[in-house]
Amino acid sequence: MSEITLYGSALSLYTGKARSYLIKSGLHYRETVPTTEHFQRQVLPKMGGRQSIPTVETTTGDVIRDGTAIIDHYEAENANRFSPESPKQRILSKLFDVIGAEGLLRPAMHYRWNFPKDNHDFLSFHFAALMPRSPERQQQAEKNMDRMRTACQMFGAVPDTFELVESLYAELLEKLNLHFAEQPYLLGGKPCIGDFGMIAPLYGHLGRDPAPLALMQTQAVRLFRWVERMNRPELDIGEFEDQSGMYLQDDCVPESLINVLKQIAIDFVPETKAASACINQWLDDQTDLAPATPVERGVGLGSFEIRGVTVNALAQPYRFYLLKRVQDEYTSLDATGRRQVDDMLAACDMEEILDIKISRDIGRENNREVWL
Ligand SMILES: N[C@@H](CCC(=O)N[C@@H](CS)C(=O)NCC(=O)O)C(=O)O
Repeated sequence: MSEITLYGSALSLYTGKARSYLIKSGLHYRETVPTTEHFQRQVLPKMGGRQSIPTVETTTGDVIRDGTAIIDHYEAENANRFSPESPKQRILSKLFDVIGAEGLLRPAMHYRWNFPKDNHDFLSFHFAALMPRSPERQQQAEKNMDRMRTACQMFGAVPDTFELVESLYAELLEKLNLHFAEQPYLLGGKPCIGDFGMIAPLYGHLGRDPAPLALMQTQAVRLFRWVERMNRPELDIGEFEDQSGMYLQDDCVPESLINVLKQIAIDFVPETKAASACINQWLDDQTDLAPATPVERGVGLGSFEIRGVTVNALAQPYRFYLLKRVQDEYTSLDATGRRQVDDMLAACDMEEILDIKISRDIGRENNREVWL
């Protein structure tokens, strides 16, 4: 095989992360839906018993399921081209990866599923395109769409929280827009791992479905430009004075990014605490969770309050699989680096994220996340 095959879909949140990485890395790939006979015969059996997109088949026929694992694989081959090296930027690059994977699911799902007048026909077509060709295609798509409407509720987007979700997202749009008016990418002139994390919710759902796309294009032009930029092979930074294509010098983290993080912290921190409490309780209740048991998507509901509104949201161990990578990165810093990171995290109300942990670690085996 001379090129990489990416199994995914334009409408898939997590595919957006792997696709953007492949594009920015200049790697030759082709994208296809996971319905081909080749996929069923050669790829699916190597996915560890879980079918999800993105999944990649490498040029040597290896199969990698999971966007983070795909990026880890190519980033190692790429001499860590998109991984900044200075302390604060290292931490933020990995932290935005967690936020992109887990921290914006509520707005992503709300703006997809709770605006049927604008979105229904668009989604209906794309969900059907993901099904194997058959007379039952549309019917199967409708079933899957129903499953996703339920997932939307599980992530905490229910009528009682709509107003909260919308106001938090409007505030975030404003902060992200201000940042991308000053910088082409999160940390300056080129993307970092955190940019790939953030493109997941901000392309497939929030930057593409009709209702949220209109919102982004009208309320946050410069954020929309970043979304475009993240899906182009060139740096695509024509409107900026600095054309160097480098991360900001001297481990600089601009004020505009601190403001983005402060905004995200409003629900990210309480939700992470609630999820850890829920998962730890679940872990305590397990009497025979043998090492190498696959980790389920969610293990209960975490409950937390924001601005007087109670949110109940699925507690997903994957959040802690990614968060541990931030915490490990912090542990590997020297004392000066840690102090600088402490100050930065305190400035954006995120200092607690270094201490929120679950009581059992998660690893990867046979293309699955497993309990160690
Ligand atoms: N942790 C995985 C999550 C992938 C994922 O959940 N993908 C969705 C589509 S965006 C999917 O395939 N869902 C189907 C399922 O989980 O059954 C990753 O980051 O790649």
